[in-house]
Amino acid sequence: MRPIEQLVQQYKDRELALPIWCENGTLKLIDQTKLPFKEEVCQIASVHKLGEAISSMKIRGSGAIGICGAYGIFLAALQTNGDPQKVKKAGDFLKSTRPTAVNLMKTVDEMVKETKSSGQNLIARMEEKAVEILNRQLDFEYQLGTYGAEVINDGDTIMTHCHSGAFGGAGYGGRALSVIRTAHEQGKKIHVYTCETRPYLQGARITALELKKFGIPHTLITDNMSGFCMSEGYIDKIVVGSDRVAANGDLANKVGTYMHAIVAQANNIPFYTATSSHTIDFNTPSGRDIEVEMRNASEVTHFNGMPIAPEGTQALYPSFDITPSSLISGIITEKGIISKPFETNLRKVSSKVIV
Ligand code: RI2
Repeated sequence: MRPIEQLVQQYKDRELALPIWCENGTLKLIDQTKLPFKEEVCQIASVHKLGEAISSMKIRGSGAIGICGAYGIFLAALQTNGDPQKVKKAGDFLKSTRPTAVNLMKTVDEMVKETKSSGQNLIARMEEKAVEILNRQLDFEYQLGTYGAEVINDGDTIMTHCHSGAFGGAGYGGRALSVIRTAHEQGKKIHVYTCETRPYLQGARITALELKKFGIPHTLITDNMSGFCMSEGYIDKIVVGSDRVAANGDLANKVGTYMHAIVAQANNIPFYTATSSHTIDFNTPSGRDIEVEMRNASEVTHFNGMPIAPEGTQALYPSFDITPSSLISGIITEKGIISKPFETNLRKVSSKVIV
């Protein structure tokens, strides 16, 4: 059995969620649009199909689409018999599927760069590299979870937004849920308020599913209830994931994050983002330089194909927003918790940063 296929058993043995895997040269993934009611497996036989799965959010979460970048380039190498030009073309296509989460761009570039030095055994090297990237990201989740759990006290109520968890990452807890899961596993009595996160409902459908699996008490709220919950003192701190952290610490994350951060500051509630080195983008000076993906308005006017607004209603769907670093209490990474001044301290960590 190939190394990339052996991972499936390792994940099963460790009861981890594999967002994407490889069997007999075909990629497979759980269709996240069907969660929590069905764990439907999609067969991905081409890079084009993988791109479609990413852009239609069958697989989503900055960590998980980063792994798609690695597995997609392995699939391209398999299907082109390791033709470096065709592999690079496949990489450019994958990078075009979603513009905001930097992990996708970084893992594609890391894999394509490998083609230049792999020579004859390109396919074997691509497979090795894809497994290496997945295992590295899984290690990050355990490490950042341990650092992040340091800010979680016994008895805390933590609010999350969107889904930054196992299905959206490398299988332990993504970023935010790696912090929360680690604190829970340390025996801390915690409760999570999870925002449903319209319109895709990552929070209601996937975060609630994973918190239930982890045995972590939680309460589902709609996004517009966060102000009430914070002003009433229900929330002790907020931990969110990350799609891109700019060089000055500005954060691109699911739309609504900025709103929660403003209310958190107004109520003196600590606001953290859990990220990892491969999501920090030193080539992006500030949040103003991050492209925010604009998704199809029909995802706002419909849910599961059912209209929720009058026919012809205009809608807007910025998939992310930018939270200024001034609103962030700390940036949790696999190298530790980075505090202000972020510009300086992110650079200091960058010397230890892998990518
Ligand atoms: P990790 C999601 O975006 C959200 O912004 C969420 O915070 C992040 O990606 C989760 O990824 P989408 O892909 O931070 O659901 O856990 O649009 O890597």
